[in-house]
Amino acid sequence: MFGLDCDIVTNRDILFKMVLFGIRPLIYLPSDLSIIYDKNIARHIILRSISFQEYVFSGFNMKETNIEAGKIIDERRKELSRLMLEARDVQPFDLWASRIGQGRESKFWDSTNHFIYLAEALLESDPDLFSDYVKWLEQLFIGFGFPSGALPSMLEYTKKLLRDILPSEMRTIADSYVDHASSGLGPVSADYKSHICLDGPLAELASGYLEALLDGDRSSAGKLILEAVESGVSVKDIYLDVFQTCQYEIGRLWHLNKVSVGQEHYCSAATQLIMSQLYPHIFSGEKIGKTFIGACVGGELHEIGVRMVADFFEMEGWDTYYLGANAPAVSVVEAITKYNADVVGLSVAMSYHRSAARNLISAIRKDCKDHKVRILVGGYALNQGPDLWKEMGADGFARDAKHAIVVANGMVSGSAA
Ligand code: B12
Repeated sequence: MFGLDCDIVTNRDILFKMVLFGIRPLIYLPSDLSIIYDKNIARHIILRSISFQEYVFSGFNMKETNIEAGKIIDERRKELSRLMLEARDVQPFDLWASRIGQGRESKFWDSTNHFIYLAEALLESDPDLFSDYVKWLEQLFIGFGFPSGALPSMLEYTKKLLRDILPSEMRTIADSYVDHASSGLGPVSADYKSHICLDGPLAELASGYLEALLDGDRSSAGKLILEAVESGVSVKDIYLDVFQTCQYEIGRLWHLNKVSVGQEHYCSAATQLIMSQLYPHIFSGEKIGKTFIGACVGGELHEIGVRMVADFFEMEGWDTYYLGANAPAVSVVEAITKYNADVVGLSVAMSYHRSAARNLISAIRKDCKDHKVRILVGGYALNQGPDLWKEMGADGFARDAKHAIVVANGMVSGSAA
């Protein structure tokens, strides 16, 4: 049907993907029943000893069509989201309607994000970006108490909506991304453990702190921290073993529908307040003559991580300039230039901000080419894949604030990133 010999390729999924990416026949791989149609791809597969399927899903197909499809979905995400929420006969929206009555906006989940993730997966030519999100959504829906059919039916409806807005070639690709995500659904991991493990460092303090915050008692929470610091616990340990651990735990509880958005906001705000109370301990050491700029990429609202990173640099004697959430590219460039930064740290928590990070990195490379600045990245989204930071063109990556210091010191002393 596609002008290819369908009898030879028995794996229909692979044939489908080959057609999608316009690949011409070259070699046949009996191992995964694929015929490879392109010399460069064949070389790639053989050198890396991967299957064709792995190749297709490895992000090498940075095709214009994917990008165009991603842009259209992104531009029309609000309309798509509205149509989805209005779908009367589709789970989970019928359930939603019966539960929350008027106004189908969910207090837990923003349906626009559904299309933002899909658009970003296409922009990044990375089907796993969307399927990782769908796996996460599966757990969220379990927390809502939705039946197991709700997510598959929503994904089918997603394809139906795309039919009306995408030209056929783009639609086939977008459908393949949705199908890839559907095929990854299955039993969710029963092993979604608490981030506070009882024999972990400062576990008792972390549990007490979290309990106080979830009780709405930030004053007692703050007292626990200040007493711990006075008794000799280091601020760095408090940051990583109490604040970070508790924030991750709040995220897990929110995902399981065990704490509300309001409780999460309260805890995050209280933690930032208590961090500020520790500043006499942070801004007190000797300076080493190096400068760090920290910022979240455009659209990114998760600012606590990079704030912690900036504070760690400050504790190591660096001068720091922290721009916080959703930093415009022009302000990051301006700060690098004005303060003659040695290292700029960019934070990416949401995987749908990967292209924003890539664009910001290109802007810094272009506009700060006369500066020595090195680009360090980190954040929840980049902790999900070991090489994502390389693909976006950064000079280095660190999984947490402690590691960030090690990597940055390597950068400024000229050793490997
Ligand atoms: C608090 C929070 C929020 C707050 C943030 C408030 C604030 N002022 O920062 C608000 C309410 C804004 C928020 C919004 C959303 N959130 Co939120 N959020 C969280 C939560 C619970 C904690 C984040 C945090 O404070 N972590 C603590 C810090 C210290 O950890 P960290 O960020 O990982 O940082 C460390 C390292 O990653 C690294 N690092 C970080 N940045 C950098 C930078 C550099 C240069 C380096 C080297 C290292 C580095 O070092 C840091 C310190 O060690 C997380 C849960 C989680 N697991 O992270 C969810 C979480 C990230 N959020 C999530 C979601 C879904 C959202 C929303 C989409 C919710 C929605 N509206 O539907 C929005 C998206 C907003 C946006 N556009 O960015 C999901 C993401 C899931 C996914 N699959 O992608 C999570 C994981 C919750 C969950 N379990 O489901 N969120």
